[in-house]
Amino acid sequence: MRGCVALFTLTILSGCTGVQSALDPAGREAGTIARLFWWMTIGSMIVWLGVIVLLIYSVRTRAESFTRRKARIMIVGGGVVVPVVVLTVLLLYGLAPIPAMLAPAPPGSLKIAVSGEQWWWRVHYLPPGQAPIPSANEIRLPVGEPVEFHLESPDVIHSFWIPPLGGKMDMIPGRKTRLVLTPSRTGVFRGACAEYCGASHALMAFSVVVQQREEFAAWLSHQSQPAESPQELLAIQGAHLFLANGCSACHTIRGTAAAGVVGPDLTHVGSRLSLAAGILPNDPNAFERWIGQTHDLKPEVLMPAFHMLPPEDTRALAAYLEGLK
Ligand code: HEC
Ligand SMILES: [Cu+2]
Repeated sequence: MRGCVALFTLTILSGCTGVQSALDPAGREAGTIARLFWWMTIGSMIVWLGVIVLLIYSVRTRAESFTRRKARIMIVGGGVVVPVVVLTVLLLYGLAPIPAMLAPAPPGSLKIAVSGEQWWWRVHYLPPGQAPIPSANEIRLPVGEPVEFHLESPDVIHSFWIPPLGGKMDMIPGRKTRLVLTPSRTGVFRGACAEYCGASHALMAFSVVVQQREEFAAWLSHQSQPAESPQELLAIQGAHLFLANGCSACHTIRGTAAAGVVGPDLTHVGSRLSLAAGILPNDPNAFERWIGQTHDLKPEVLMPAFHMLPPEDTRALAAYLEGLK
């Protein structure tokens, strides 16, 4: 029995930490939300305890022992005054942080456009005074700085959510929504789609890497560069096969003839932490599986499976893509 209780408690508590927990905040906005959550929880516990005490009291006392006056005080006090006061305080406390959360980031802040796609994340960094820098399925942020996300969707409603950094925001077709997040510590976190959007809704995640400012700046400047040409024979073959098999109709690899925009930009795909919106590790084996078994891995994905390719071609493609650091 004691083992069961311990296991149960551990299971519940394990939800409180980790890369995707709103109760383990790593950002200013998430901190506000976690505080609100705890105060609401404490508030509702106090109300619940009060109700239980009254319940026990009422069961144990005889009705005749109440005067009319005493009964009225109980009903008006406990039924009207206390709930109005407690709920008003909790409501005001809950509404108070909203204006600051909806305010735009200060001028000069980094802006990142993110679009929820079927089923991946199209990302463009918009550094002030520079051309947009495309990426996908991974978001990097400098620590301690507010970043303004511009969110949209071309198809259905998705919801952009990085629990350790802040609240969620819907991505609505035909509309631009905005979300400001201010990470407060470095680390790797996980974001996900929080609005059911179709068959592979649960297979649409992304990594979030919060870095020191200089590290982030170096990374972003590298991302803005075109891809380096492959050096090894297998990877060179892969580069040819990428164009010959029509991968380039849907994918861009900057610095090559591949300029498709249907799927993710693959210019630096080898440098990402995961593949295909957080469902596979980033290694050559995962690239091969993705190219050959696309639809088994992600139902209704908009990329055709290339299982008809000879294994050596798939291996060459994987070597090329994995090398795009
Ligand atoms: C009809 C368009 C289309 C074609 C052709 C296509 N892809 Fe894709 N590809 C996509 C889409 C859409 C995704 C995003 C899938 C998802 O995660 O939901 C994708 C995802 C990927 C990814 C994962 C990218 C990431 O950010 O993790 C790789 C790698 C990839 N494709 C390689 C290829 C290769 C190699 C070929 C050619 C053999 C190819 N693709 C052909 C549309 C296409
Ligand atoms: Cu979605």
